[in-house]
Amino acid sequence: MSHERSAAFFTQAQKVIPGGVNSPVRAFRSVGGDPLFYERAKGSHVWDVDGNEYVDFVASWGPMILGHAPDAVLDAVREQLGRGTSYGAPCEAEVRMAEAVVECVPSIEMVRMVSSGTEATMSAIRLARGYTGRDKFIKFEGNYHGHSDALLVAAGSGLVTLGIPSTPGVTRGAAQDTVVLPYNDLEAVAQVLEAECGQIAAIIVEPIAGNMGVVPPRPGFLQGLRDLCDSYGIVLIFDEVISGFRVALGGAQELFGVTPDLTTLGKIIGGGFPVGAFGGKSEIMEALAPIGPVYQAGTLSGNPVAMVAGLALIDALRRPGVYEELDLKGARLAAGLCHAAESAGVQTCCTRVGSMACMFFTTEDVRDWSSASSADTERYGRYFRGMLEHGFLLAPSQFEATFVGLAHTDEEIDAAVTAAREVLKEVVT
Ligand code: KE4
Repeated sequence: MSHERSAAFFTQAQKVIPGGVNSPVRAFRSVGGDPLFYERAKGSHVWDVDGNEYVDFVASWGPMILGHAPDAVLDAVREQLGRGTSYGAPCEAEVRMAEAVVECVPSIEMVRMVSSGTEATMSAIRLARGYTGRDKFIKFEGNYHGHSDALLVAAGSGLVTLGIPSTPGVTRGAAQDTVVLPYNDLEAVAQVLEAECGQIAAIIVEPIAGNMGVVPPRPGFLQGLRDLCDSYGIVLIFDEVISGFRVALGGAQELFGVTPDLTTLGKIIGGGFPVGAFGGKSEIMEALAPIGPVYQAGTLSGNPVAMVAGLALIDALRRPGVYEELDLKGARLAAGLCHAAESAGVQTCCTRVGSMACMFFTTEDVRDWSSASSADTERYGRYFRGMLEHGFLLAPSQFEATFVGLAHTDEEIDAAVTAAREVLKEVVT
């Protein structure tokens, strides 16, 4: 495969864009090689600027659950474009989107649209703090909630010690109210709540972790968080930016039957356009400006083009049998890749929830960041590059999810498994 034009664009890009990319994970730094520059995408396929065609399992990091550029979304966007691209004023599509989210996600009584998952989680944390009058909150190691300062925090030394900045530019002041605990460790949460008694505003969690690879919640973990939040009057926030509309119409909260107080959404509900959202109990949401004292705003929030795109996608997901089909496709790919590794003598830990999956190159049973980070990222890089050469695009990081969508055919999934069988044999050497 030639990547000459991608390489030329990358050289150009690095002169005017830091690292040549507008988001670090796209730079392929953890898998080696230079990033591909895409020319176009349709259905389950993407084409790079050198004309190479790939079956895509990155799905723009989740939104492309129907496949790229679905006709229903394109038609809706074309129709809207003729009526304007941004109003900075309320419009019908915003109301319809809010009503659709409220209908699909039972815990959400009211919702506010924003333009990214980062904005959604940042706003949800501020809202929880404003609503409770408390400053501190708990997050989990290996969970990523976007790049707002209070969320770019690493675990402090001791269990109860407060967070430390995980990147330059985040001040100790911004990090000091964040407590970072091991994912799936309910006992650690209980200990902190007992010690901090009454100073914790919120617990924010990815109900299915998708940013350290895919790590499902252990049985009882989510319900345990719910019970603890009820005991201490803490706002439970499910960050469903990935899992929302991915694993069920109502997200992980529907799948696992646990009801958060606030939910953050993104990716899929934008239909490929910049959208995030946060919503939940009216009692909490009504603390938001302009009716409440907690300020939050956004020029392009509820953008009409993004709204109609998201609505078209959500409409397509509301058909009977969609999530059963996604689950079957996810199972076919995950089981196939796992067996391919086994037959090549490569030890892996395979995880999956619905149509999001991960194959960790480790012998450990992955349940948190500590076990996930034991994965051999160099081996994953060889696997990634081998699959790329065979025409299959996986996430350019061991610590991301592989996404299957409705556009992936069984033949394409089986072909990816066949390629993996060959590639993994080489990875072993
Ligand atoms: P954005 O600000 O990137 O729209 O969303 C932040 C975010 C919030 N919550 C969860 C659970 C997320 O997964 C994300 C963003 N996801 C990453 C990929 N896992 C975005 C990819 C990137 O950073 O380029």
